[in-house]
Amino acid sequence: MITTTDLSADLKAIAEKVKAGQRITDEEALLLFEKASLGFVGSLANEVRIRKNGDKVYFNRNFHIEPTNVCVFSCNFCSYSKLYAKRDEGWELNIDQMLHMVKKYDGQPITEVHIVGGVHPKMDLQFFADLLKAIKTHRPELHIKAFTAVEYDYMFRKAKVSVEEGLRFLIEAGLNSIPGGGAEIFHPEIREKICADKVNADGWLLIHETAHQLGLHSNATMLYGHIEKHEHLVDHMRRLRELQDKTGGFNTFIPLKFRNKDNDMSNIPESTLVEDMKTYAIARIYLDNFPHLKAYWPMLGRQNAQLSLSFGVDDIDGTIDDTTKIYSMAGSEEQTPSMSTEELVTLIKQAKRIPVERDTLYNEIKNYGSADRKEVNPAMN
Ligand code: V47
Ligand code: SF4
Repeated sequence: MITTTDLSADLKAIAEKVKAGQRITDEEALLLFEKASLGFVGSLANEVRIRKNGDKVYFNRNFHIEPTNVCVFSCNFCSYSKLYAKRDEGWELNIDQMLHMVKKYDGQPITEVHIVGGVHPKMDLQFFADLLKAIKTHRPELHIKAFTAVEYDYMFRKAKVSVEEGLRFLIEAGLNSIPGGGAEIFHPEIREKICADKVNADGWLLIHETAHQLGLHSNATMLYGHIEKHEHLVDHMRRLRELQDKTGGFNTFIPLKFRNKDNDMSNIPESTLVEDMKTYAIARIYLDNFPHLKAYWPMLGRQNAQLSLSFGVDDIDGTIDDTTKIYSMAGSEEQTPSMSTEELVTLIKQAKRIPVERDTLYNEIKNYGSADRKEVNPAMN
């Protein structure tokens, strides 16, 4: 039996480790989830954040393209596939329509397009290569962060190419980095219950490892706050920490709060704000080899994203401009997820942090704590 004295000694030992910049173990991470107060993990996460990123909070100027919500898979948490089942609410964009979306941003200082969607049986490797080429031909400097490991797994298997061949083909067409989606919860006990039919943990990790070896950076997500237990969260982060030790290719870890509207898991209550903030803080403490921790504000809500800055977060994604539907469909309070740069800057300054506009790879474009702005492409401003 663990006594109060043992517990406080154990927590004190964890605190000393974190302060000394040492790595915590899985058991220690679990203890933080189970026994530590929000204030305790918050203050440790703050130390790690300051050591890694000082008072800077990053954001970028991006927009999303969601080529389709038609999906061959049926993840129970997904409000997209639910709509597909109804058929009348599906969309499929062709290359001209997507290029038209890119052209809407002509002359605007956007640095990234994030492309992610459902897994459509007819949108294949060649279609996506053509899309990337069309975007690059129109706007060569625009960074293309595209497709989750779930989409890659399907399109490469269908095209009968290896992960390496497929990625090389898309890099040649214009792919610059890989977003973190599709990771959900790696542990098979949970994965089999929430998204049994799509790529498993090893497949997801292999795609990211191969991408890193080919020189691409990527992100990693974790869908928390549904049927998983704390040990599944620790297991998920352990697999990512191990891969990051090997490749160093991850930029950012993004915990995604499960939202319960209009999907097959709608009976599951959403996590509390305390659980949300604890998850961010423990992720910041445990993932000592990830440079950044992102709160994706369209999902968390802008006020809670602001609060997360006190729990280890140093990145609140981008301006988005109302181009993503994943979260509004799943019940996020952000039904029109668009924030101007001014609003993002104000939100960060209100938290007494320094807003920094970045590109996808965290090169600084403008530090709002100083007067100078390094122009990526002055012609566009
Ligand atoms: O993998 C789907 C999640 C992800 C729900 O890399 C849900 O910069 C909560 O990965 N409740 C896709 N989450 C989005 C994604 C992402 C977003 C922003 C930035 C980046 C990045 C990546 O959305 C899916 C899934 O985990 N999701 N349904 C839901 N009901
Ligand atoms: Fe398809 Fe992605 Fe939704 Fe799963 S989460 S059903 S893979 S769109």
